[in-house]
Amino acid sequence: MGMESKYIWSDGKLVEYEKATVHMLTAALHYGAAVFEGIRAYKTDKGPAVFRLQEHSERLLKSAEIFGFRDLPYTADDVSKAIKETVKANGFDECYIRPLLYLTAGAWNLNVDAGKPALMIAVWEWANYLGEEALAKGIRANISSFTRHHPNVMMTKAKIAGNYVNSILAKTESVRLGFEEAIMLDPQGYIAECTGENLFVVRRGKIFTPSTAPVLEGITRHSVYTIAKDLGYSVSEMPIARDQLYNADEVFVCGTAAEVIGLSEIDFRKIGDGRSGKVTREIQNVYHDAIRGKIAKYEGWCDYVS
Ligand code: PPE
Repeated sequence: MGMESKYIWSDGKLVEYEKATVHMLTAALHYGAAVFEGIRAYKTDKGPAVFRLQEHSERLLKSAEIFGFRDLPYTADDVSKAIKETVKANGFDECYIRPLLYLTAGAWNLNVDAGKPALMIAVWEWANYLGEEALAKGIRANISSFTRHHPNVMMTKAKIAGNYVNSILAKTESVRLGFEEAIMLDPQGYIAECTGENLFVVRRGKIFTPSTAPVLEGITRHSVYTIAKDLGYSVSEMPIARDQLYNADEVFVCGTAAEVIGLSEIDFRKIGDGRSGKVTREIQNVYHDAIRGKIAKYEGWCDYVS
């Protein structure tokens, strides 16, 4: 995966890609003491547009607040402005955007207040997060042997860097077993989310998803929820057991990086007819048009860079 770009934004300055480095004694590296966002910019008729930029900038600052950062020198508007500047400077039509607010300069003794926060924003081209064939064929997943976070152990509403070690454990295990993604259960044993996506189930024409209590409140989850309701589907939150996935007509996952992807198989059991289902494809198609500014009622989700 090529992650190169011309510039990385670092605390107010655009720094050349090769020069954007941190010291080995940066606390974020030792303890995962950072919060981040995953955002995408897409090509539209009016040039590149960042999808749901305001919501992502706000979630970054909420994550920081949940983590315990105080008196940050940035507002959500500052973050949005810096993101647009970074996308523009790098000249990509479409890219993934990664802001990271990390603890630097001190921050030892395991105390947030002992460190100084720094913000960086990188962009790179990152198509096909779950593989090239995922869109049409769907992907194979398994229920992970690793449990997703207990909501009083790690803060699941915040994209805290350290939270993702749990995702890395699960994803690595699933990929080594030959699957493309891991489905994680919450500490009560119900379906929570995947390593980097929220999950939806379709049964008898109705759509279900786990409540947000133990998982990340995905922005794509919200877009999908809105699109599905606008298409006339009933969408509801409920606890979902593992065998309700086996029984489902369709299961799909969604996230900024992955977008909307159907699951063809779970734990060696075929889901529906074993490829991306009808409802999944319908929502996927609307989502693809929405992110590229092709649907008037969702154009407010697109933030044009120029
Ligand atoms: N759950 C988790 C655990 C998660 O990391 C993501 C995003 C989601 C749900 C969906 O959230 P949203 O992007 O707001 O719809 N995962 C990000 C990081 C992926 C990575 O590999 O890094 C992403 O999709 O950008």
